[in-house]
Amino acid sequence: MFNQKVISIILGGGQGSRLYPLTESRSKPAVPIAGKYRLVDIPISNCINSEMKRMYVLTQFNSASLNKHIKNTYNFSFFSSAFVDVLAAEQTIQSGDWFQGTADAVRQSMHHFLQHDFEYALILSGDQLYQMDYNDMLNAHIESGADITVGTYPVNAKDATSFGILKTDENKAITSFIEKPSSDLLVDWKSEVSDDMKAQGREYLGSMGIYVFNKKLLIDLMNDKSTNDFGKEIIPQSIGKYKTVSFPFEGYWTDIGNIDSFFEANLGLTDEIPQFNLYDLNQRVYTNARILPTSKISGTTLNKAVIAEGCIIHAAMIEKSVIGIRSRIGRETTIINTYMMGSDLYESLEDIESRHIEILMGIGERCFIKNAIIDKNCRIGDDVRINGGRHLKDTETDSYCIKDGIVVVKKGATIPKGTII
Ligand code: ADQ
Ligand code: ADP
Repeated sequence: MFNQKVISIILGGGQGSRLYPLTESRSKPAVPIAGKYRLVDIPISNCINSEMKRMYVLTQFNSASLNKHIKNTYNFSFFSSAFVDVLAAEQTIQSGDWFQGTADAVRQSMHHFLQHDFEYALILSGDQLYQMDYNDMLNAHIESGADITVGTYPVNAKDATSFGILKTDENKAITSFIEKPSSDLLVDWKSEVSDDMKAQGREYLGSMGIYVFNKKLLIDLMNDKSTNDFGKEIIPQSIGKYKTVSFPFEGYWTDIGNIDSFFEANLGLTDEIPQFNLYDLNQRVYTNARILPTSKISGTTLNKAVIAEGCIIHAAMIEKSVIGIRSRIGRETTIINTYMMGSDLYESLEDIESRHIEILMGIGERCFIKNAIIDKNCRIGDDVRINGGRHLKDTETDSYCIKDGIVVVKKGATIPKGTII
């Protein structure tokens, strides 16, 4: 059995422009993370672990890989009413447009949600790394008699400008809210936080973009077509009008909506004790069970390396890097501070011969790769040198992008032998 009072709505992504080029040919929820998962596995796994098993993933464009992943992974029993459904922006008679924002995405999908019985809607972001038992938030919502509960997390002044920032009274009721304030406005927005958070400079209460709404209120709010966005309109306009309460979350939580934070969150998994724990059997992270062979590694010095299944590695050294499924890495290659996503298939010797494949999928011999994200199915020739870092200017070519010093090799790109970036 699972919680029949809740329906979960995962906001799978708008244009995904901040994660470009990873979202060039796939929808944001399908972006691979941590060597073998997809972004969408995080909120879905949290829902499953919280026994809230009716989930909708709202996405701006449908990709074959997202549907395939969800269909292959979340196969609930035939006799269960649990489900994960993907709703892509569809042009209906009522609306000829794509989703205009997060609230509009929910509005356009309301007719799907209303086919089910529920009392509470749990609205989640699709681009965050955290493990949370949503029952804690739901119980707090019910106990406080709130109409809306907003998950909150202390953030520092630098990050505060990219979050909704709020203030609360002694009963955690939200008294004011500002969406993404400019830094000159921040002075008035400090909150009381724990000593630990204060020591980290996290003195502003940020909205996690995670909300619980009572069903009736959500229906009323969605009937008002003048709003398009939760952070910009619905939440600020609800303060003082409805009982809007903060739920302070205390575990590890990070937003991975841009290349820089996505890169850091992935490399963070190589820490001795990572803040995001993939090894907690009570909070499992689910993904497609691909039944791959074990990884085969020879002659490689590994230091802080996270290596997924099915890899064939001959590199000289791999340090502080995440190596995704089915990666192939050639001899005398060095890889540092890199997230390599891996491949969707193996090339057999017959393939290579019959199709005259010159640069094999994966990374060739004698390469040096540092500060890079290598998307799926790339072919990096021998003697390639990629040395990412702040010394590089933001640029884009057909095969790679440089953002914040991180070199992102595009999905399926070929980097010819001897290239230097
Ligand atoms: P942002 O994350 O900047 O701020 P937004 O771009 O609206 O806000 O995205 C919220 C979530 O919805 C993301 O997962 C995004 O991918 C998804 N999304 C965006 N547009 C969508 C669309 N049209 N259809 C489907 N999904 C869509 C929000 C809040 C802030 C809060 C931060 C915390 O507005 O107040 O602080 O989240 O991360
Ligand atoms: P991504 O998941 O990286 O966004 P895709 O949309 O290509 O990429 O979907 C990946 C899935 O497609 C994999 O699970 C893989 O099984 C399959 N796939 C992709 N390309 C091929 C291919 N050339 N041969 C066989 N299977 C493929």
